[in-house]
Amino acid sequence: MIDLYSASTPNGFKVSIALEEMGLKYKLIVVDFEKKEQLSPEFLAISPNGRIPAIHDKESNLSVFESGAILIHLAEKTGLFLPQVSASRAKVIEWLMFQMANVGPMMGQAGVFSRYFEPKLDDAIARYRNESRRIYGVLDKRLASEEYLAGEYSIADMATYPWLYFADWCGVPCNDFKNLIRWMGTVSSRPAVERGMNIPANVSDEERLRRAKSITTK
Ligand SMILES: N[C@@H](CCC(=O)N[C@@H](CS)C(=O)NCC(=O)O)C(=O)O
Repeated sequence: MIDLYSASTPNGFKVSIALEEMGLKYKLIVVDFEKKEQLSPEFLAISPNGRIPAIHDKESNLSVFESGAILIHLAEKTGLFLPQVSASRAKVIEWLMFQMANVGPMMGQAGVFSRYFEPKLDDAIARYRNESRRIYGVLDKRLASEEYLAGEYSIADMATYPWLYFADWCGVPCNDFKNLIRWMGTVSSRPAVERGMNIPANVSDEERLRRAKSITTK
């Protein structure tokens, strides 16, 4: 059994998708940002960065934070979605790291600076929007020759899809990247992805904006 500490956000959905894809038993513990539960001593003991997602794997008595590390742990635990063979494994890790270091941070900042920060900083918004679009181009080019980011469907796709799902929310639509759109259609049609994107319930834009007022923006 795994305890999943999560919230209705792209980084949280990565792990609920993986748990659903891998058929692992888990218990959802929603971390309420409005109550600042992400900063409670109990949660910080599991996730020292004070951010979701985090898991406690009771079987191995192991806590893991950072979504990329969690996905690798779950893939290694089940032997799924992360090949053993070193060349294919390197490709999965490569695109997973690309998501962790680029897709999430740039799109996240594009969203934060355009939606939450006052006054609006035009240069910051432009910088993160431009970087996000440049990154969409990198993904789109890769997906012109591969069905999935690392060839086969993997934890790299699970990490990247929830962010692209929120492209409009982040203020950087991706409609004109045709390979990316094709890939999003394929990934979103997987039943486990559909379930994972609703754990915890995927909330409306208005609700997301209201809740976001209590996240760490300063
Ligand atoms: N690099 C981290 C990022 C985690 C992260 O930023 N989580 C956000 C939700 S998407 C969060 O917990 N925000 C709460 C806050 O900022 O106080 C990961 O991939 O796990």
